[in-house]
Amino acid sequence: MLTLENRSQLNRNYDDQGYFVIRDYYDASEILSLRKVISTFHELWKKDNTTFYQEEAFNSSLITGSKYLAPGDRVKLFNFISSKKMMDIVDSVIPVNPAFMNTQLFFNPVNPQQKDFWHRDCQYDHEVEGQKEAILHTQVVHLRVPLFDELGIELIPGTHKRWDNDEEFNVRQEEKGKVSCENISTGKKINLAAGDLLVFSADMIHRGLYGLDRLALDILVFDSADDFVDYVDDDCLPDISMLGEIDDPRLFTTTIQLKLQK
Ligand SMILES: O=C(O)CCC(=O)C(=O)O
Repeated sequence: MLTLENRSQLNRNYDDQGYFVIRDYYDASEILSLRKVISTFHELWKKDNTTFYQEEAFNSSLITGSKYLAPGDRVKLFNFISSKKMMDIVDSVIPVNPAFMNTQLFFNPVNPQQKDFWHRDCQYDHEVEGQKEAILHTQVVHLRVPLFDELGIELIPGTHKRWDNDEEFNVRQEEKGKVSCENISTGKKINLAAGDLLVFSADMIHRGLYGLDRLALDILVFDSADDFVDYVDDDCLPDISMLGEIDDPRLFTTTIQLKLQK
């Protein structure tokens, strides 16, 4: 159970650094149940996306959708995402009306030559000026639940709020002969074990570290005051009949409300 003091400490850590990690947040049985659902998704997804998986993939998304998981497994996943334990953390970072965006699953690329790469998530939506704007205003939060021990994530603390220095910019944007898989001197590696929870800003400079048996579930949430609802796929939300089976569905109902207002 997190106390009010714990929560404000987490909020301060996130605000200052752009991330925090809670070691051993989930016990072995919680991870085992989650792993069962996620493995069902992952095996079906791999079969259905053979070429993409073999050639270039390092993640999948829309895990809560209806394409690969049966309703019972989807409800289990919705209940994991919106459990009291997870919502304590979500509420610490986004205290007013947090909303569900999506889920992603990160794994090792099949090709061992494929290198992990530095980025800010917002760089895929915005040119440089737009990225500068994005980090000042709106941020999506990732909650990473590693299902096996993994090398984790390398991130640059504080970059959720500040622009890149020259070294960071040239590597991340592949300028001046640099490539995005090069080391950056300000990077901090966060190794993760199954049961840990890593919370980080999608817009800080980061890269996944490939290796070991990595299979990590990322849950993406946003502040409902920000305009992100168009990124949400309807099929990833619980339908009306499922809402009754979710103990605390507010993370999802907030997103559904936002969609209805559009
Ligand atoms: O783990 C990875 O490969 C990258 C992670 C990432 O970029 C993210 O979660 O936004």
